Amino acid sequence: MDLQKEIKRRRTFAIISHPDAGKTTLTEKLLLFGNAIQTAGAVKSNKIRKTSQSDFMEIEKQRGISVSTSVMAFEYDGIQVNILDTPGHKDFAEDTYRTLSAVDSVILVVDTAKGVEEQTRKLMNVCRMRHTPVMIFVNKMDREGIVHFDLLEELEKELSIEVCPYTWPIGSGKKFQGVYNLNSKEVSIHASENTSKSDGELRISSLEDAKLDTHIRKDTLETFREEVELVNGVFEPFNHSLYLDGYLAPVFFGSALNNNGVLQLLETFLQIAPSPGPLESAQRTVSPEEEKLTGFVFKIHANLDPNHRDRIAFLRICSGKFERNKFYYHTRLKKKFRFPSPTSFMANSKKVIDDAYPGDVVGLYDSGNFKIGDTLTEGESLQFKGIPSFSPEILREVNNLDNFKTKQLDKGVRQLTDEGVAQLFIKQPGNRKIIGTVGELQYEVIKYRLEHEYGAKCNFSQLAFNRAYWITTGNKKQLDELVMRKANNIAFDKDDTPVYLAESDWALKTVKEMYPDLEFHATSEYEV
Ligand SMILES: Nc1nc2c(ncn2[C@@H]2O[C@H](COP(=O)(O)OP(=O)(O)OP(=O)(O)O)[C@@H](O)[C@H]2O)c(=O)[nH]1
Ligand SMILES: [Mg+2]
Repeated sequence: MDLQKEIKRRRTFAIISHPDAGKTTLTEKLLLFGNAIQTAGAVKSNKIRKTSQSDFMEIEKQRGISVSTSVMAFEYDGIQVNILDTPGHKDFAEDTYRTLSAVDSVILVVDTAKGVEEQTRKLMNVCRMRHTPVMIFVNKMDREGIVHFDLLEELEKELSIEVCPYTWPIGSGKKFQGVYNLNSKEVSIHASENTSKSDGELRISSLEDAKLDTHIRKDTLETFREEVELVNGVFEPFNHSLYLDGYLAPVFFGSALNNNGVLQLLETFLQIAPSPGPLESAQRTVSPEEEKLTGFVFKIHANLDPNHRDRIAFLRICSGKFERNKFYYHTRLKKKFRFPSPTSFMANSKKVIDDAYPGDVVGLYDSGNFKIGDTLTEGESLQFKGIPSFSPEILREVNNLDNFKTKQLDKGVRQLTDEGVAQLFIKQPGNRKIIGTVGELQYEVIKYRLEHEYGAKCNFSQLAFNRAYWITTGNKKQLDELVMRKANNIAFDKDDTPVYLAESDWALKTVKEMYPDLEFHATSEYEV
């Protein structure tokens, strides 16, 4: 009973978008309304010194972009809200994709002036594949943007999802004055430019109320009324079950920076967004109501706190109740572990918790036992599915620039690649380290973190290879022959699996023809 109650009062979701649409700003405003923080960090005005709560890595503060997912929790109206603020940049998309496997719904942020962008499309594809319920927040309404009706059409067409406006903006650009909730029929007028809370908001319960005339500019009000009439004629009313099945995305308008329209988004989100649901494992579907605990690790992060050099595994609870100090079964290592100080995440502070429920994300101190995708149970052999792996598109060699720090460099490279920041391959002779990524910025993050977290200095040199392929075979002789004859193209991953480094598609094709019994896989997560 208790368990069911706890599940019902939880909402775990990710905020996703193309870079710079305003995810971190929105996250911060949600935390503000949830009383989790007192003042917002104003991401824009001062990206370096005063940064937002959710971008806590030094490098993120400096560049003003998010490079990895931040997890934050707060309570609002008795509901436990777990927000995962993801990075928008494509070089860190792997982190975002993994995060999508750990949430029950998403809020997709779109910049009103930019509309659908490259990453918006890609992320939406992943959501559609997983049938994740999506809400869309059209942000930056304080700026001139695409005509709302055109934008809705663009969203529907480009994202292949049905959309339906849930709120409608009153004016836009400099004249953006608030939003109208098309379902509750309530008007919220934004009165002041305050950045602390919602005190500056006036709620009027009907479109006919004469108060509207005193608070809204005449020309804005006229256009707005006409638009609402049109919207009511064109769009079907919101259908909750189509949303829950991932076929319909309700659309909200607002300005995260000015707190305008954010409260309406939050209130509706709490009402309509799903609580934790069943999740697929390789063996069976796991329902959150099951008494026994299950959960999986979707992210690992070392040195979150510069004062404590800890490595933390982020566990998404899928079923049952998680308890501090209880033994749980690590299904990959087939070993039991217990966790004396599991933590919850609150902006950039952490606190030790005694228990956690489905939907919650728990931080577990890890001394190297976890990998991304690992599952914990109370004894059952389970493996949760859906954590994507990536095939590196750029390969570079690590060069040590400080011989006194070789050990630190080795440790750093190993730990960061364990986190899934990038992939590590070792090439002989000389134990050469090759790092594979999907984007340039990942090298920048690795270099920065090696220097600041491990005291090691390095640079990266270009290699002639542009792709890595994991090799499997039943024909050991052929494999040995390839390893011997093509030694210059062979490296080994962390599990000692041989990998073929290809200069081109053509080179791969030739090798495939020469060694027909060998199988080449573009990712390490091949079916065995
Ligand atoms: N005018 C205006 N600017 C906004 C609004 N919301 C966010 N911004 C600005 O847009 C920029 C990017 O905001 P972020 O919140 O860092 O964007 P993000 O989506 O988290 O970016 P990444 O995590 O790097 O992908 C910042 O300069 C914000 O101040 C808004 O409502 N109006
Ligand atoms: Mg961000």
